Amino acid sequence: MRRTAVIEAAFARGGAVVALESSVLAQGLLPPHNREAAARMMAAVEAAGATPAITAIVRGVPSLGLEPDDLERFLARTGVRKVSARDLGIAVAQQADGATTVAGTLTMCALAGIEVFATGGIGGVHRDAPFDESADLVELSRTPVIVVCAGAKSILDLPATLERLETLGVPVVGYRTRELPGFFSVHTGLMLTATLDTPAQIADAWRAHRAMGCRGAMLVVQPPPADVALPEALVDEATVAALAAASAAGVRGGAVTPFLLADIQQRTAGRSVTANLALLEHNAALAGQIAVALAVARFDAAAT
Ligand code: PSU
Ligand code: MN
Repeated sequence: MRRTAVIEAAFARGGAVVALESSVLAQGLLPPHNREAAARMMAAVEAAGATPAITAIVRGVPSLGLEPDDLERFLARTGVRKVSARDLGIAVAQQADGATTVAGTLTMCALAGIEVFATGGIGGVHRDAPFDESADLVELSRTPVIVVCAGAKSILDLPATLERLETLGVPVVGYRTRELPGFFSVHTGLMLTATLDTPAQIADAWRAHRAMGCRGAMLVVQPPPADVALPEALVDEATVAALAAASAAGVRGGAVTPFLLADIQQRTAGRSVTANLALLEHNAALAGQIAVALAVARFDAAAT
């Protein structure tokens, strides 16, 4: 896997590295917000003392970190395909530009040996039959990475998504919350079975998860910052309208999620974007802290 010089150096010194997905930049947020998202997430990881690594397929090359001209191409979004785990090999073989979803990024993390990954919201079970279920869930079940997010996207069936995570053996840990956050909103009323309050506690739980032979991910969820979070009712209303618009337009497959996110942005007069940017930054900061806690524990173990 190709790594930028900064990421190469971080690996060489055994430092903390946090993976960031690229689909949120190339298919999720629209310009100019995607540029702001990339900058704020990277700065937040760095402020925590860790090194950010945007994962992508760059002209067919699996890459950790984007060089400036590559980042520009991804932010411009032209000719960049959405790459889930199953699409990685084809994107490589076709020498394509591919932006990795949560599922694609998890696979890249496993290949690269990265244990911590920050994103906005994972994919999950979509509302209404026939049920479209994101490949994110099955990849979470079989890839050992801590994924920090604000829950699953509000456009999904959240109770069903939580049930599937349980079936798939993916622990969902609330960071200083007992409730699954609603991505744009703080509350969903869906209670979690585990709450932890510090990055060190999460690092401990992760090592125990691995020591018990669990081969899947651990999802760490935290609500969006309260000052920018949207009221649940506003999110619900915009989501229902966006879903109706998607079905009227006959949107299918991988195009569904980007369509809904763009539609909700319009319907909330951009308030959803403000929340989205803030929660991405917030999640990147926590992921950085967790990665540092894991790196410190590795050094301590090596020293004794
Ligand atoms: N959350 C966002 N914006 C996004 C996504 C999630 O706020 O763009 C992306 C992630 O990359 C996630 C993907 O993995 O949407 C899920 O797509 P699908 O439902 O097609 O699996
Ligand atoms: Mn899907």
